Amino acid sequence: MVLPLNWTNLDRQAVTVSKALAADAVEKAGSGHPGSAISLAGAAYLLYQRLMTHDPSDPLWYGRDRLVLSSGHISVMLYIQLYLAGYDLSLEDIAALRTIGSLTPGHPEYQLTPGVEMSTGPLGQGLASAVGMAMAVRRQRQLLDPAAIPGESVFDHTIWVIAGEGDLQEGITAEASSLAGTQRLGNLVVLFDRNQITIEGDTAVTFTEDTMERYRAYGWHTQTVDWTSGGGYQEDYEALYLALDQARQETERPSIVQLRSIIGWPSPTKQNTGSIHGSKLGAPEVAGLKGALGLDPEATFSVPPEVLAMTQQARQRGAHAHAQWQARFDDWAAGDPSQAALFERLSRHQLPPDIERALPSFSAGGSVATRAASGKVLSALGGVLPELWGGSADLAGSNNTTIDGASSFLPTNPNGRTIHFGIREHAMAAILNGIALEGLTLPYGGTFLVFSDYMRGGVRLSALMGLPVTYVWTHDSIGVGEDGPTHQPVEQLAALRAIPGLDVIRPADANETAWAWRHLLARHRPAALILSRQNLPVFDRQGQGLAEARDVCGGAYVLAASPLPKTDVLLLASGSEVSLALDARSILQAEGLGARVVSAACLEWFADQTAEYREDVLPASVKARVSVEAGIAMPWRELVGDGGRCVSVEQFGKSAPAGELFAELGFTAAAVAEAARQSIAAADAR
Ligand SMILES: Cc1ncc(C[n+]2csc(CCOP(=O)(O)OP(=O)(O)O)c2C)c(N)n1
Repeated sequence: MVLPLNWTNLDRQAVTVSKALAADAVEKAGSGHPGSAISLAGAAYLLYQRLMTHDPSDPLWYGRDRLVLSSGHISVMLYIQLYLAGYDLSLEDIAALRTIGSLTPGHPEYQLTPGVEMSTGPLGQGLASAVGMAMAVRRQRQLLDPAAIPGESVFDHTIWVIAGEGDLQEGITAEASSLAGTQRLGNLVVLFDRNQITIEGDTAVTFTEDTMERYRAYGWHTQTVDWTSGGGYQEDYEALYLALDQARQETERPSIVQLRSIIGWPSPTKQNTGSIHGSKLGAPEVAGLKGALGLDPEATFSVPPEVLAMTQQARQRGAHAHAQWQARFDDWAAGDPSQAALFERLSRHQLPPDIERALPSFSAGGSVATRAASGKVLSALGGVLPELWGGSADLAGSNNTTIDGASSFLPTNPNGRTIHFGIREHAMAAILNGIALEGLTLPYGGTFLVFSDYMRGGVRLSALMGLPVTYVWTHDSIGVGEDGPTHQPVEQLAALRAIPGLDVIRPADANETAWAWRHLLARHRPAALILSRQNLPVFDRQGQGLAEARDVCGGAYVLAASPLPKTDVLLLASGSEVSLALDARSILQAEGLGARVVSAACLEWFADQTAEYREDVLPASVKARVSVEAGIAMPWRELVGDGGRCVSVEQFGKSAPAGELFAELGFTAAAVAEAARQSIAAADAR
């Protein structure tokens, strides 16, 4: 049933005030994006005042709808609506737009501003993550409340998106929207602002396809509202409201409403131009805008009290909706205490106690690729962690990302745990972010490490937001072999380690892989698990006097102490190269040189250890140091220091059997031992 809009004079005023505030805030900041913030003010107002279920006094209420502002550049529009609706944001905050320490930064930042659901700004990411949110809503409700009629569970809510042409031009949204169509995500509604202007002006030079036709082909429900039709321009809220409401009620398909608008309307000379997109208007134009809006051109940041009193009624409506939801939630919890306990655990981001007991252990002396070990660990953990789910970008068999026995996540099987992302790496990263943002489950996604480059935009946002997303990147070096240089990562490890807040973990053997999974899940942060294609020895830790695999949780640990009473050199290695370092240690021992082997699986975990721990592992007094990793040396230079040597790959690889290639590029125990001798000599000479 469509509720009547009942648009009043006060509503009209509130929209006018929203437009003026956007212009004032950007003017005061001296920079920003006023154009669409002005022209979409009424659309955003409709969402916050008429369409969305939300509670401004509890921005994290689980039952709320989510709104993702994919056009993050118009953040000021979002802040204004949050302020008007009564979130914990003041007019002073709006006036502090884009200033240091403010709650109103240039682009929306997750966990900074109440009501902001995600950090957006890199165009396309928001819409693509919203697809992940919509997927997560479906699985979460099926996990927790499977008996409910679709749409009627306390776990159901709508994911709203505001997107512009920039978002829809980006390839990532094509990837994600295609998958959303296949998944028939009926809980997703996109408001697409088609103002035909981007920074370089008229989109006639860039964007001429029939975008709604494209979305229909994806399987979406599409509508168009054209405010430019019928002669003069008219912001017809009735029409937009009806379309958005209909979109919300479409539960079989994702929905998109294309809004033909005029950017910056009614700014007198700058509307409908690229110049209003991303620069302040200038005082005369702001005055002209206010005049056109029927406001006092001299008054700035002016909000009539009666307007604010009316818009802040969103608080009472929100409290009411929240209370009603709570009663339904309490009924549900009373009816299913074990599911209620699960919800409680998931919302607190707690793992069940003793998940270590579920970890498989791999027999010493065997030979197992860490990707295969990871698959076994994932299956074992999947048995005790219903929140763990994910998949691959069409490489599940190679990435070992399928939990044993887990069925596919599909519209017909909403509690499936295996996600088929298709060959859509960039969207996969964004979708994983969206799933994690929904807050209850732990998503992972896999592909070859070399294709992490295709995912980087999303990975960076996982790190920026600190989301518990696990990237499973296999085929981690020239060890890929015959597929050749296009498939052999060389610089990717360094590139990933360069992202602040991303834990990059490259376990050396199967048992380290098990503990790496355990530790990364406990940390509840973004993690990249870097795994070998080729078999690696499972260390005989007891037999060879090596440290325990659980020590990998320290990031870097002394796997093998020097076999001599002295330590002449430290051999730092990761992943498949650790066994090479162990072999080099034996060579050096025969020459009377004492080498310590450090398995340095995760430099970020290691950096988080105490100074004492780090000194224990890498004593400052030992200057002779060698790093061994089949990738560029850049991440190791600081750790090995001036006297150090790096056994690394500084060129693209080659198509050849892996064993031959390792030897050709200098990855032999003899070469590591030689690097150690050189480093000892260099350190002595200093
Ligand atoms: C990935 C990415 N590329 C480029 C930009 C820079 N940028 C910000 S807004 C914009 C134009 C967006 O046009 P549109 O979505 O139509 O927004 P409008 O002009 O309607 O505000 C560009 C290129 C960005 N934020 N993200």
